[in-house]
Amino acid sequence: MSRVRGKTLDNLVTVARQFKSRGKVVAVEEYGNGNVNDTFLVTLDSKQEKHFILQRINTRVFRRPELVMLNMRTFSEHVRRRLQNTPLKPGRRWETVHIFLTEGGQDHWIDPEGSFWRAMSFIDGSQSFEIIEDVEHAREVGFALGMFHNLLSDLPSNKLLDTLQGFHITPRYLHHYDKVLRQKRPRKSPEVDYGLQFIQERRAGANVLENAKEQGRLVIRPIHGDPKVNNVMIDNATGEAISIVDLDTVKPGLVHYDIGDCLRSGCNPLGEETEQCEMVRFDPELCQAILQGYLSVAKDFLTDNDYEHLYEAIRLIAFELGLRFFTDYLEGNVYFKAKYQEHNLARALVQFKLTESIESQATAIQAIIRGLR
Ligand code: GN1
Ligand code: MG
Repeated sequence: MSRVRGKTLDNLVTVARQFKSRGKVVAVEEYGNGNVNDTFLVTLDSKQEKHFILQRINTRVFRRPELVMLNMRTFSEHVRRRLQNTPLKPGRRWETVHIFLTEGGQDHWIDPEGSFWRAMSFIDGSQSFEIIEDVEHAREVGFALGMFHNLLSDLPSNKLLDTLQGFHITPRYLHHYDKVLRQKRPRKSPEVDYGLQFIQERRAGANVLENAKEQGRLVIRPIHGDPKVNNVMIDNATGEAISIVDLDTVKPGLVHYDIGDCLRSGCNPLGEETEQCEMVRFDPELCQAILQGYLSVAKDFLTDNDYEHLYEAIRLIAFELGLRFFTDYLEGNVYFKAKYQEHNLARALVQFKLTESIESQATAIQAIIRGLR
């Protein structure tokens, strides 16, 4: 029998059966490409509910998973109320996942080995993509993030708990990188040398968003934290975005982290797992489409200061993710799941090449942002 990180499929069926659903669990399979948690698609024998999602939370990353569940609840209740009071544009549909409870009424189940499991609905009739398919898809990905920010724009950010301290605080990642470098001597290679130098040359700019936050030019709001392309669900029938999933990192932050993350993910047509890092480039046409989609629902709450930091956010979050992957490689792959020893190094190089491409097109990207204001 095949095994998934210490679990046989039989075990997984047993885990899935801890959660109350409308049918009998008939199959469990691995699902998606998450870098942190383990995700499974559960198939039921019920016509009304064919599937649900089962996840094992990585508690090395999310030290207090019960807080993640509390945030999900706060988020869902807020959005449900908002959608009741402010209907969407005619023809648009928006779905939010709901949490499944165990027989005992809990929103998670801890197995005998101490793993933290939770389950939630699967949005039938929709799918997500690893990379952007075309300009329309790009617009929908941007729309999804704008919709998300819009729905949360009246939720005071202090209602959400900080489930992952330091997340997207670039100077903190730099600090951690320095610490790791002091402890572990990296194995020399042209790729490692490139990474070391790349980071060195960009240290000075790492504070740009945090400084703006401290000076009150950017304000804390509820954010998604991980709005990459494959977290946006697209309706199979209409091609429209109908949800943005993966709510683990919903917490207080800067919308710039989200916008930067969405663009570094969406405007890299080769995808973040490509092996051809020399070919990686940032596509300004997709950038324009994503921002257009975003602003079609988010324009009202962006200030002049917000616009003025957008370009820096795009550059910074690509750099930051490269730095996070690179550090994890140096540290021995302790955070991101890796399929082979150098996996996180390869991922880092992709983000560094993307950052270079963003930097070399700074004027064009800034012009796109100006044109959309
Ligand atoms: C991680 O696990 P996943 O794929 O949802 C990471 C994000 C990164 C992303 C890069 C909690 O997300 O910040 O942008 O990998 N999530 C966390 O693919 O660190
Ligand atoms: Mg995620």
